[in-house]
Amino acid sequence: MANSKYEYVRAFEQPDVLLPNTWIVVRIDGRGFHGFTTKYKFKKPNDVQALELMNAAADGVMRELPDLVVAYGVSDEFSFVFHKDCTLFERRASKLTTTIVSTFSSYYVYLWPKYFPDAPLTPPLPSFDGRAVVYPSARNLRDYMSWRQVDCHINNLYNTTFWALVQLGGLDAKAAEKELVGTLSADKNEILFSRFKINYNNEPDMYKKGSVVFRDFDIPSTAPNALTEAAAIPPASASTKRLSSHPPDDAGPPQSLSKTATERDRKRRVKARIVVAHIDIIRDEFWEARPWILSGKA
Ligand code: DGT
Ligand code: MG
Ligand code: MG
Ligand code: MG
Ligand code: MG
Repeated sequence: MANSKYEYVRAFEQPDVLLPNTWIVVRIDGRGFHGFTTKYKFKKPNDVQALELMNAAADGVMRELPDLVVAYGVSDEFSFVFHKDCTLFERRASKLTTTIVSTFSSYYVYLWPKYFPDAPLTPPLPSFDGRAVVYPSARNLRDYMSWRQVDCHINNLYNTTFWALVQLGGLDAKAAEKELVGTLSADKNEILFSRFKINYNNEPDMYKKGSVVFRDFDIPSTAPNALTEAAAIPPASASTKRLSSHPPDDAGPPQSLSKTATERDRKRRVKARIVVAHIDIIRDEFWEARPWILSGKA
């Protein structure tokens, strides 16, 4: 770029590079969705079409950003996770966040007619805010995900009971709210069952557990060749990845090997099936059954 006397304005830009070697979570949240969901008469407490539209938009984001390893959605929010080795946009927070927010918003609006064919969008159009937070360990990241899923459960149990009292019990909002003050989970389960014959356990998993979006693979991750095998050993692969994204100034496998391995991982990610599931992500099972999510090996 040619220098001009205006060039100095560049110095006003503030760096916002996120700490290296940390898990990046970008959480987006619908702006003013209290009003938006009222305007489009979303079913209370859960609107299947609306939730599936959120999941479809997240699927679009995962497809367009192969660096994402997993996402979790509930209500009007979605959390997208970049692997700790990710170097997309040099890990600049504003670039990562705005790209996710705009890609998600675009898909949400693009896919709207498929999920709400009888309710064309009119301004003010749906929009989302976003923030990036880094977590230093896989444990912290998993605790973050658990936090969101526990939130989903607590809110859904409350909302399910609240709306049962209103819609089936004929209470007004104030009375229903009063009824629920100080109640524990067991009390809400009891209200649902004894008064409305609703067994909370039989409520749809999407409502109770939210939506996890991740890549799944039909092909085994270790092809029988020396290059892949070398890259498949976890510690080696970690250093391989780092080497590929930084100047090759530390000891490690030759750059050509790391490039090949990284490129292969990327191609596998791009080709992978994206799955939306409504399952527990608090216990180890989900993560142990899909080691590639946190290992970054695919
Ligand atoms: P914000 O995020 O500060 O701009 O404001 P809101 O209004 O988006 O507040 P938030 O994000 O805390 O709450 C989400 C709102 O969206 C809340 O009013 C409930 C509503 N919502 C989310 N999913 C559904 C749904 O499936 N059905 C209905 N009826 N409402 C929903
Ligand atoms: Mg909010
Ligand atoms: Mg919101
Ligand atoms: Mg929200
Ligand atoms: Mg540009």
